[in-house]
Amino acid sequence: MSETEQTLSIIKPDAVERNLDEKIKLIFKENGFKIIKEKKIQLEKSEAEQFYKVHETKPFYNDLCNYLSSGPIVVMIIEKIGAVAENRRLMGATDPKKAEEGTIRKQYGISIDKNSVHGSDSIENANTEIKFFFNS
Ligand code: IDP
Ligand code: MG
Repeated sequence: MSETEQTLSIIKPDAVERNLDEKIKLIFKENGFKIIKEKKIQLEKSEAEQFYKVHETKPFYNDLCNYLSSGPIVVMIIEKIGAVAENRRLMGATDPKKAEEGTIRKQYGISIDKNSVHGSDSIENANTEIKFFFNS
């Protein structure tokens, strides 16, 4: 049975730059998520490298870290029953061209790298990522 979970969502630089953060937050609320904590920050490249460490062997790692640290982002702890999977569903596929109708990436994503949102992919990673940004 699904339980109330928390997961980490990031509104990425391409979306913040286009002033989409309030619209995206509204989509989460309309889909039953509570926004528990949020902050707008800009990462140092070294912090982006740490955050995306799982991808360090990928060819796109350096570009990815440059990109995530290129401008302000909005980081949120969001909560719902089954939040991790629900958020992944609502975000849509990594490549906006392959994302389902009605998903955030379909609606707002520009490309596979500028895909507007990040969401944790497991409960374990959600906990790690929440601690990374909201270590209180
Ligand atoms: P996810 O964000 O859907 O979980 P991941 O595979 O975890 O996707 O990749 C992390 C981020 O790295 C993606 O959101 C995307 O911005 C970027 N990325 C993934 N695959 C590629 C690629 O093939 N080329 C360029 N960027 C990529
Ligand atoms: Mg991922």
